Amino acid sequence: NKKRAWSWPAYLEEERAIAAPVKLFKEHQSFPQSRNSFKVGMKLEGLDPSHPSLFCVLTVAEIQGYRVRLHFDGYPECYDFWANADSWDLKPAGWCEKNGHKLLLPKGCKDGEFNWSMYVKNCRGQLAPKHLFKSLNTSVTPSGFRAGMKLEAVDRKNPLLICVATIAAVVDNRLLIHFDNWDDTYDYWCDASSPYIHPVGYCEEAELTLTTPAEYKEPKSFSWEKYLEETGTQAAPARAFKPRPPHGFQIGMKVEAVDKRNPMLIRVASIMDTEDHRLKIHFDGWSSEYDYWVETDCPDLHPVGWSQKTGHPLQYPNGSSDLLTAPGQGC
Ligand code: MLY
Repeated sequence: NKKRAWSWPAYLEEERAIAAPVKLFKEHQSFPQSRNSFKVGMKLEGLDPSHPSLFCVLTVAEIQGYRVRLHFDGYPECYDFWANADSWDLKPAGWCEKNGHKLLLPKGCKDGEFNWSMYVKNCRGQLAPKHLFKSLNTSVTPSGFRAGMKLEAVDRKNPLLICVATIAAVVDNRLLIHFDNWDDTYDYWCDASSPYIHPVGYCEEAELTLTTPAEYKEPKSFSWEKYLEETGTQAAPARAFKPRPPHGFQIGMKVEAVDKRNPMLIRVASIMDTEDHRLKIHFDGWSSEYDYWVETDCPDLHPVGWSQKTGHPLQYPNGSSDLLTAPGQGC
């Protein structure tokens, strides 16, 4: 009675389950068109996932298939994070300066004294070549959004709040959302199809409470008309918002998903529940206490076969092999 190697087709048959159709995934979740050409030691600029408006100096610390582990120069390894090689959040050296964004310098470097070419020379590093950054080569259609325009946006850290917000920057087809009179720790990048942004007047029409700017003098009598006039700003045009069609994921469909508790691992997973813009992920063979919700467009969600195609190890369901790592183990 020889044990057969684990495979998706056999597993799906055994479980009488179907793989989530590839067409339900966004391009950045689906099978990549190119190889991951990053190499360990290459330096670049990128967004800090736990402070998503802040670009930082990063070094590639590890490669695994189409994914890279990134290290913040001068900071402890515990802040390292994993990203896909085509992530929009990764930019070549010099990108921030060229686009007028602040760059968090390596710990110990003084503002005004940092210079990329001196820096890589001194640490005998190398810059990640520009052509590795896929996000730079994508064409961009004009969106109607401009920096400075106002809108109503969900505070992703306090998701029950819809707040008065400003587009702080527009880069490619991405918008940086900032909350009026708050510091930038609540800022985030999104695109025109984000379910978390709405045109001015949305709350009033939907009879929801709009959270007014911090320290706003008479929050009860807030009026957009008055506020736009006071601040000399414009509302983002309603036609620029592009609502997403329903996602199409269904309960029971199988996917491959990064385990956020040990993000170097990709596991066999099932969709346990769905909401308009979120999916509840279950890791097959593991207790449901490890289940959690992810955004439907989360870059850590992939179609069945993604790991194999991109040369990434896949963690099989618990009980199907002797080589297992429990969710949560190793972090
Ligand atoms: N309890 C939090 C709420 C902050 C909300 C900020 N948003 C609106 C940008 C606090 O007071 O820090």
